[in-house]
Amino acid sequence: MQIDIITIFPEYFESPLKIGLLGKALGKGLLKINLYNLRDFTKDKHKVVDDEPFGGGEGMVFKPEPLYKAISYIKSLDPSAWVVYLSPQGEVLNQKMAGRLSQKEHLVLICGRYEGIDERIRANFVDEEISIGDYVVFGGEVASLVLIETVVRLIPGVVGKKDSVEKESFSTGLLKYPCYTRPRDFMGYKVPEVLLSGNHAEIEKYRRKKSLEITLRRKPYLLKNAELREEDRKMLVELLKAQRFYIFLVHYPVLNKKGERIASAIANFDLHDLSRLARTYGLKGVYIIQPLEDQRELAEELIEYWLNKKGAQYNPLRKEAIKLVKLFESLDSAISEVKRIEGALPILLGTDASPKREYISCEEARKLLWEKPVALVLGTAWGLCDEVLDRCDYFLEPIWGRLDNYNHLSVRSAASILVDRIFGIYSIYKKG
Ligand code: 21W
Repeated sequence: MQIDIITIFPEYFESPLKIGLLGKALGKGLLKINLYNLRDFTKDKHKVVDDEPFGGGEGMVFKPEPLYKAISYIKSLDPSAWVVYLSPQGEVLNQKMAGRLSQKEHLVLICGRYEGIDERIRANFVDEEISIGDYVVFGGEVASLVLIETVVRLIPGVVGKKDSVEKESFSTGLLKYPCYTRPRDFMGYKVPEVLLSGNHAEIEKYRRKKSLEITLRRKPYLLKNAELREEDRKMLVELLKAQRFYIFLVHYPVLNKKGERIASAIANFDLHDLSRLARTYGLKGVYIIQPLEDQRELAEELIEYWLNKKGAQYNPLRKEAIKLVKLFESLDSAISEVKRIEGALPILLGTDASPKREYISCEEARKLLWEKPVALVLGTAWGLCDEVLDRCDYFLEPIWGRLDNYNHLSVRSAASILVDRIFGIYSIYKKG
């Protein structure tokens, strides 16, 4: 592979290109890197590469002519060269892109500085624009080095054992298991027994489990593209059972239109839709909080129909969902039931769209799930009363509308959206 770097700081690359496996790859001729100083493509005495932005404003911009000359020169030697511009506006680099770029014979990397390059160069003479992440650095040089390291190590022969590139993080789509070396006991911190056992099958199993666990907890989104075997899926299901999530639907105390405290009526379709949602996403219960006895009885009768009467034979799938519904006369009795089942009090995750609360994101909510049972507290009517809200430990980021502030979802819709935002990422079951 050949990589040409266009930069105003060629000396930036001196030591990185000498060191380690990158240095060796260059030494072995597996790779050739040319440094082009952009100033060498200027015509003026002072070798000026930048100019002020049209329209005014901060900073300077790379002039088009030197860049055009540099790119044209390289292209005249090899028309197939693939031109990459490293910039914060680019697509964020990942292992998949690295794999694709490693197939190219010839890459040209343009390192920007200042506020960037003239748009006409970017739009017309660049094949691909790449960023190394959503944070700001001084210029494209460090980004080029990141890209070079990730691409070059995929070239056959650059990394010693073929295995160590294939088995490691990201190539199967999973994060790596933790490693240990001597001593067996470091300040009382011990190496897991299984790694000392010499039982290679057991060790493999342990490491695979740890890989799955750490990926599931830290970067669940990687699982979507990971190569998973049937045992892996089983293992993931076991690990996911550590997440114990309940939906609490509060009918009292809630607010009416005038902001008064009321009890609301149970709606048949809430029981059906929330329970089917819960069953689909592997939630542990839908707890309806309703102090009005006649309302509870009405709901009990409905549940009874689907669990034990005609409904049970007619639609056993519905039975499986409705089973998750339980009725409680108060928030406290619902909390106690979770405590009884799980052996720990649930974290109460409130939902409220008033500006006085501080919200956590669904991503943050996901972290809580590994620690303790969590109950999503949903209100009916015009929403939850302060006396319930004040008992919540956290508040989930509300669902906002898109184009204006109209925001009137049914509690069933809201529950579905929130549950998918939290758990959708763990959907490792695909049909077929
Ligand atoms: C950083 C250039 C910020 C321009 C709006 C208008 C290459 C990079 C870079 C740099 C700005 C990459 C502003 C991740 C990076 C790079 C230098 C914009 C402020 N805002 N990947 N003006 N992050 N960065 N300046 O910074 O060249 S790849």
